[in-house]
Amino acid sequence: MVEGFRFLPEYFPPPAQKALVAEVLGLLDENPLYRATMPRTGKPMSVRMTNLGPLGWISDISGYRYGPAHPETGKPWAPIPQTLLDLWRAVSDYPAPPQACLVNWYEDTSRLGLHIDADESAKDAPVVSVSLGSRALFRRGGLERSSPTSSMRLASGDVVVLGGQSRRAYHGVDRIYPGSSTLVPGGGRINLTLRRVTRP
Ligand code: MD6
Ligand code: FE
Repeated sequence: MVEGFRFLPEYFPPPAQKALVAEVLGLLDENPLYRATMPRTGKPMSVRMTNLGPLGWISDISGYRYGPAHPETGKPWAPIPQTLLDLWRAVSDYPAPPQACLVNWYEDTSRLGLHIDADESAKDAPVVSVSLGSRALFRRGGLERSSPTSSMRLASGDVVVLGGQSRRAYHGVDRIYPGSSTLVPGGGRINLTLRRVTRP
């Protein structure tokens, strides 16, 4: 498998998971989830999203980019919670803080197609992901879309670090296991990904 992939199962114990979900939920009033669309086709994504931090990842008909404001409210994104800044310091070995925390909200039927995270200039920084709520079937691939893949389950509190070579590897979410957690209201899954966008 690709070098640089780290899996930290239940990095966050249940009380910390609860606190993190509460903190993220508390930021959604000012920073609402919205349904982004795919470039070119304009088809809606099955995952709803928002961002935290000075920059946020945005997808719309014209393409993918990072921007300082919510596309629907026009307001700056809310700050990244301290717990997540601490996580980044603990696991990333990167000399600068993350600038974006993408919040992906999965319903029971949501999926995320095989992709690489390639819209950041700081290619030397890892992407750090936190899973909360229902379990997901995560697919890991290689450096080409056609590379062999393997699947693993991500449960609430798990952290994944895509560093080194794995930073450029394909990955996606094939399915959510409905009812596998009650942590997230409505039974869904929240995935938080921390990214450094620009070179420090
Ligand atoms: C998810 N994760 O777990 C989707 N990207 O819902 C990602 O797309 C991801 O887990 C970059 C680094 C780690 C990830
Ligand atoms: Fe990704």
